[in-house]
Amino acid sequence: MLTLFEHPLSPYVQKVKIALREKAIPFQVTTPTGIGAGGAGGDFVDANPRAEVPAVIDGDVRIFDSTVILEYIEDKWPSPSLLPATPAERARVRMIEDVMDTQFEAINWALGEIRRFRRADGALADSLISTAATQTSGFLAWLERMLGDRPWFGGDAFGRGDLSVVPYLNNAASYGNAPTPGSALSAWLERVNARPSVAETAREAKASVASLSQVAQLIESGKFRREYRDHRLEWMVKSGGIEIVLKGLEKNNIRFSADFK
Ligand SMILES: N[C@@H](CCC(=O)N[C@@H](CS)C(=O)NCC(=O)O)C(=O)O
Repeated sequence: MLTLFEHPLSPYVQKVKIALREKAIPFQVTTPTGIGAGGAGGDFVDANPRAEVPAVIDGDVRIFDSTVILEYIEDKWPSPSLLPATPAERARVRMIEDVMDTQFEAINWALGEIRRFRRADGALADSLISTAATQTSGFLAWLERMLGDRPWFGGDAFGRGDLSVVPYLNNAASYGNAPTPGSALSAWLERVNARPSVAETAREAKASVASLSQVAQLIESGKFRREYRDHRLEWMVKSGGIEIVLKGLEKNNIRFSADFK
């Protein structure tokens, strides 16, 4: 059976779980020790030298990166297809996936650093939270245009575009940055969350939030070192949070992407 290395809260993991569930592919999950903290190892790092979830083992095949995993799943189990029919529509949902995985994710992630892990307080926290809300509304307006009057991001059928957006919009909503009530995007979010594959995945994500209650203290004590990689680091710098990065370097409770060994 396919093994998925995961943390239920990871939006990248959620994309993969929704696809597996839509295609009724059996899988087992395991949460690697050290994920989120730094210091992961073993089979997980053999499967993904970046030490990030998701990673999958399927027989003797090992794959990392949610987008690459989704392509593998689509190639190996083409039915039901999660991609739209035409090259242009496929390109459109792939663009949406890329924007969500990079720029949009960084905003939610930064809000986690600030609100959940208390990297900032007072005026700095207020300013970063307000910048995040403005940036999110720009992306939501873009998503609304990409959706247009389609029921799903790929057209008439649920698919890759939808599963690539929903984990991020649910997370944004949990930070108070939901789509405007009454908008087409808000109606889509309600529709997509009603799908059993999405509802089960979102339920697992919500249930895992409780396990994060001690993380702020672990970060403060330097036992937990968060990964400030690519777009996440850029967000902190461009949005006014450089002092969070500098403090993290000083306290040694941030790290960057892993070097391969
Ligand atoms: N580009 C990767 C990103 C995966 C990623 O960043 N995963 C995070 C969780 S959301 C992770 O495992 N980080 C490692 C850590 O924080 O220790 C993908 O699409 O799968």
